[in-house]
Amino acid sequence: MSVKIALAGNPNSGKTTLFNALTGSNQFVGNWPGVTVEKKEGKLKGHKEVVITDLPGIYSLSPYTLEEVVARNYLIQERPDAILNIVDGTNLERNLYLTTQLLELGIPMVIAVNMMDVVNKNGDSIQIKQLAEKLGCPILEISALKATGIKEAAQAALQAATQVSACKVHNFSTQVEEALSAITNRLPQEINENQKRFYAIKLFERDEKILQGNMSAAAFEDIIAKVEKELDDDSESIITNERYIYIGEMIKGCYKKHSKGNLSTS
Ligand code: BGO
Repeated sequence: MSVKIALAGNPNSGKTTLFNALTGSNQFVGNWPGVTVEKKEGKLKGHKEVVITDLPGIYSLSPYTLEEVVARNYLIQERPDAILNIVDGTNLERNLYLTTQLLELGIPMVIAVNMMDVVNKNGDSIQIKQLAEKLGCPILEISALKATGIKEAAQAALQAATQVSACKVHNFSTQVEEALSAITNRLPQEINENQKRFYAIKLFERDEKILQGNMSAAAFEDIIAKVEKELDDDSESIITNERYIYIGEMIKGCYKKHSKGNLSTS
């Protein structure tokens, strides 16, 4: 039986370096179906049964770039057994924007915080245990370039792949959560239980590329319009803003920046 692990992360997070270190020369390169975006897969060194799929580098799971659509279609349709999310530790706040969206897919996930050699060299520190607790997901520190911590990260992803339950997800404001529940109640039964939250959030954002079968965007319009009126903003901005506030709060106290000789919290 083969195990599928998807490697996901922002551009420049070190994804290619990690993919090469994990798979060595055991790689197959092609294109994603119907598009000219490169698709790379490889067997995890020492594990013939484990296939790692290198997803395109993306900042979000929104539908605005080909890379985002390719990555999310793979995650929704192929449903890998686990996601290994590589995060640039020198750019934690920005990278966690994608992380929070990946967690909503209901797929077991492990986070590898990369560039730890640079973080340490700068005298900065990340409270990994605390961050893992807040995100509800295992986190490991790695340096893809120096090949430190990468075996442990792959092992953690393999372990996550054998679990049925996904990581926890964060809650939006009460008004948004109520809307998400109402949208979820109107979703067709065919949608996998674990994926319902992701679909509900995307439909709330009026992301029409997520519509499946005979689903119609109009079916959710009353729910969305009510929240937009209450919060005086458009639904996509509501989600984006609440996500950034959540991330900002979360990393407060988890990231210590050593700047110009002074220890300060950012
Ligand atoms: C160049 N530590 C450090 N210090 N650097 C890392 C690490 C790490 O843990 N991991 C990756 N890098 P990609 P995406 C480069 O190419 O894997 C570096 O887009 C350079 N190139 O070596 O390509 C990695 O696949 C000239 O850096 O990322 C690469 O996600 C000068 O981060 C860059 C300096 O890694 C991006 C760096 C000609």
